[in-house]
Amino acid sequence: MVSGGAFEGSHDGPFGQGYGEGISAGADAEDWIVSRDKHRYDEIFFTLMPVNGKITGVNAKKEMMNSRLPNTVLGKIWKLADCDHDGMLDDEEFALAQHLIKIKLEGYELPAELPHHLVPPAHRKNPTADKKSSKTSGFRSPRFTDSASFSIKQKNPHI
Ligand SMILES: [Ca+2]
Repeated sequence: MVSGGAFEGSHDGPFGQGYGEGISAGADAEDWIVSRDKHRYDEIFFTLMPVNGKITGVNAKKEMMNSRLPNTVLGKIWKLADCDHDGMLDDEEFALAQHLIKIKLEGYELPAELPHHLVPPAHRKNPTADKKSSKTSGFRSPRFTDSASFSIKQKNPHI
């Protein structure tokens, strides 16, 4: 008989939720963690008859229900995965949905909002894009100031 064991004494045991697992997996990775398994999700995606690169909510729902998760959970996953809220899933959104299903099936909790590291690359907002376009509005005619400083030099008594 084994009494106690290696797990005794540790408050959460070896199965406690640690950093880098569940929803926070991939938070410190440069690449989109979902892309690591995306080729497998893509295979399912293309069996769901995508139109213009997207599958309908109906087809996505059928596949998602195979997970046997309750509808309330799948509804939550849908909201997180449909990043652009168009009622359809593109291949990245679908892969994300499958990733979230996997996380839930592994026993981890889902977040209320999608953490930035899980947002599909195509749906990430690029904050530098707006800054670049506003640069031109600060452009003022440099000729006026140039000629003004030029005329001052002309009046310089040293010349
Ligand atoms: Ca969508």
